[in-house]
Formats: sequence, structure tokens, C-alpha cells
Amino acid sequence: MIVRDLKEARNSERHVFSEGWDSVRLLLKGDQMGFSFHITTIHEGAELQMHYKNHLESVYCISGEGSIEDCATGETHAIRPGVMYALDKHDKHVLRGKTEMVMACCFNPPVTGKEVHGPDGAYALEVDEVA
Ligand code: 9YT
Repeated sequence: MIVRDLKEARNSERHVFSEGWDSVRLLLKGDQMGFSFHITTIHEGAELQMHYKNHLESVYCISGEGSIEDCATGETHAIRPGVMYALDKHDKHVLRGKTEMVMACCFNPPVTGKEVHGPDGAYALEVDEVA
């Protein structure tokens, strides 16, 4: 069994920071669960273009308000607590934080912890790396 406390993970290398967001990786590939699990904070006013070409992701909004734009259709969906979105088609999207938003996220395949967002907003697939 794996038990982790978000407060403790926040003060460890599991907590990564980037422009407009930060994220605590509670589960990574190295935990061998078949998915990774993150508590991500989108900062107020952030506008993030993302495209996970190699990963499927589902995201549940715990707190805050914002929106997600589906770049394929131009549709924008409101995000508020209780709303989930799943990028089941590796959907290119723009996430906008009207306020700070706290999101619980799962990735399949799991994030290793060593990815960086490429210029296209994707994470490369690092098959051999274990976080
Ligand atoms: C909301 C969202 O896209 N979260 C992604 C997780 C974050 N980019 C991470 O932990 O790398």
C-alpha cells in the first residue's frame, strides 16, 4: 500500500513549478500503478495551451473557476468544482484560470516525473525512465 500526504509532498521534489501552474505528483510511473496522479494548481489568470500527444489525461476540478477550450471544435467549457474533463482523443486544448484552480489529474501512461512540456505543449514519451 502507498500512503502519501499532500502537505508533505508539497515540500518535496514531487512538487514542480512552471509558468502559470504548479503540480504535486502524488503517484508517478515508478509507483507502478499504470497511471500517475497529480494535484495541480492552475494560477489565477493563466492561459495554458497544452497537447498531450502521448498521454490520456482526466482532470477533476476541486476548487476555482475557469474554462477549457477544445481547439478542434473551438468549443469552450466552463470549469468549476465538480466538473471533470477527459482528454480521450489527445485533445489539443487551452486551459484558462479565471481564479486559481485546484485540479486532481490522472495520466495514462503514467508521467515519469522527468518530462518537460515541449514547444507544442506535449510531453515526450520516456519509455525507459522510471521516476
Ligand atoms: C490540469 C493539468 O493539465 N495538469 C497536468 C499535470 C501537470 N502538468 C504535471 O504534473 O505535469
